[in-house]
Amino acid sequence: MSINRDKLGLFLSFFLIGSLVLVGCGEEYVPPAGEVEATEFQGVELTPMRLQGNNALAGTQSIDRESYVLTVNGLTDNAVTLSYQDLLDLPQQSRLITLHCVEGWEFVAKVTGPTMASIFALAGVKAEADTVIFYTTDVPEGYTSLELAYIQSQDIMLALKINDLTLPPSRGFPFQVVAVGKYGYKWAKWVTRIELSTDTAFRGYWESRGFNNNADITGPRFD
Ligand SMILES: Nc1nc2c(c(=O)[nH]1)N[C@H]1C(S)=C(S)[C@@H](COP(=O)(O)O)O[C@H]1N2
Ligand SMILES: [Mo]
Repeated sequence: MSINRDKLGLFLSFFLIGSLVLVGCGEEYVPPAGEVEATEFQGVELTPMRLQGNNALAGTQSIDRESYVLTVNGLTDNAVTLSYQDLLDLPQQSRLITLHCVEGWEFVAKVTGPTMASIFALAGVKAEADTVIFYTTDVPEGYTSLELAYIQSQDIMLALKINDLTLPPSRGFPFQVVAVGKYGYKWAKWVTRIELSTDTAFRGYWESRGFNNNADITGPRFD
């Protein structure tokens, strides 16, 4: 059966309306009063936030600033719970990073927030722990994991801000894990629990769907 003109017209209208809806979704983010976006850091031009990519397997998660609690537990001396204000009150670092999505896009940004070491110091990590599992609102059974040795050697931090702006909900508010050197799927957003574990066989959402568990940007994308 050949495609007649009406069907082609219908298809084209759907395509056009679809594209308009997609473009319309790029809603402008209004940061908290007084925040000004950084355009340069350490002599490097930053990708403007509105041009940075974004990826969400179940859509944007909306986390309430006032009721948010981050739990750090598992193989720790004491389970720790931190509010958003507690995260802001920890010593903050800023770094220049590049996020490489496994789909091929990337952006350069300035990220600011506490180190995971400063949070682990509050919890006291037991000697046998070797794996860190991140639980998120979109994947409460465990979105991804990282080796504890990697987190320690790279002094991995959490980004509360990107380009000096408080993270928008779409970008992972209250924070995104800054998994430098790893593909974007390891940069967990909307994290509510960080578990210290010995489950080296744990595979997160993307990792159990064929994406490499090591996720080094210099290594293979798939298993
Ligand atoms: N919880 C959660 N974290 C996530 C994702 C997700 O779908 N859910 N997508 C990942 C992917 S594939 C990428 S590339 C980065 C994108 O981060 P960005 O929003 O800062 O660009 O977030 C990662 N973190
Ligand atoms: Mo990604």
